[in-house]
Amino acid sequence: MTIEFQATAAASGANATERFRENKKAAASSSQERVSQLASRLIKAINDTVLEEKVTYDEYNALKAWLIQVGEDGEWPLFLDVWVEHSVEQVANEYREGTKGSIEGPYYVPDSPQLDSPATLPMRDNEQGTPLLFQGNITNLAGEKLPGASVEIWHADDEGFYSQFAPGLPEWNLRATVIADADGRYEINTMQPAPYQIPTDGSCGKLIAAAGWHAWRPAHLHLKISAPGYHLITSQLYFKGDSHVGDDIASAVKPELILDPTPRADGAGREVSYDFVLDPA
Ligand code: MBD
Ligand code: FE
Repeated sequence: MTIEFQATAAASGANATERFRENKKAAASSSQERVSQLASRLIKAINDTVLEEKVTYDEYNALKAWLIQVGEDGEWPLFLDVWVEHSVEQVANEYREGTKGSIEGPYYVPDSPQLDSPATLPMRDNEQGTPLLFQGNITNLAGEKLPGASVEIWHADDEGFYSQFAPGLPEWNLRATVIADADGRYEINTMQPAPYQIPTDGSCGKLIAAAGWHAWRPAHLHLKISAPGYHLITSQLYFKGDSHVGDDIASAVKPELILDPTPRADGAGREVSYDFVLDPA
């Protein structure tokens, strides 16, 4: 399993570069002052590290070689989303009073198939794993239900692979935009995702190995919750008892975002309720 798994995982890292180019509009242009301020601080942070740590030419050249390789591997989206996005998300959502946000990560694809709640995510006939019934209400800060709300959901399969990034999966496997009912209630049948190991054989993996870190993210559901007149929130949900919930490599777990599913009465897997609360636009 290891060779095949790693080959597939590495392709996922690189595919995220193509996807980013397709999906993300060029950044709104920043003022010269802002560019100068941010670039100066970033460069100073690097120079301070060099001076304080007395970085050698060997180390400087190792860094240069590694930075070149990250680009050649197509792993900049992976690197940035794993080690940088969490603080950007923290700043972006600081003011929110509703459901906590979390990072989008490199594997979001817009315009997934729309399904009405109650929905079953697109999956293979023999999709592996534990069935999960994921349901709840979408309300505003006053607790009022939000008809017209929707839950965009995407997650890895039981082996930790994402459709459209790892080869061999049907296009929209385990991805959909679920439209809540008239009471702002959603009900989604899916398969519990597996913990996710970021690609270990590309440059990000080389860094992890060289530093003696681990490559794991806890199992997670990715979500974008929205309703007309409210701020869309991008978030993730995790599972209590997951061994990496306390040491996510992407630093994206928050205590409010941990689910605790229970066995279903009918014996068909597990179920969990989670209510989303949206901030006004
Ligand atoms: C993921 O699935 C993910 O969510 C992040 C943030 C990084 C790599 C893989
Ligand atoms: Fe993910």
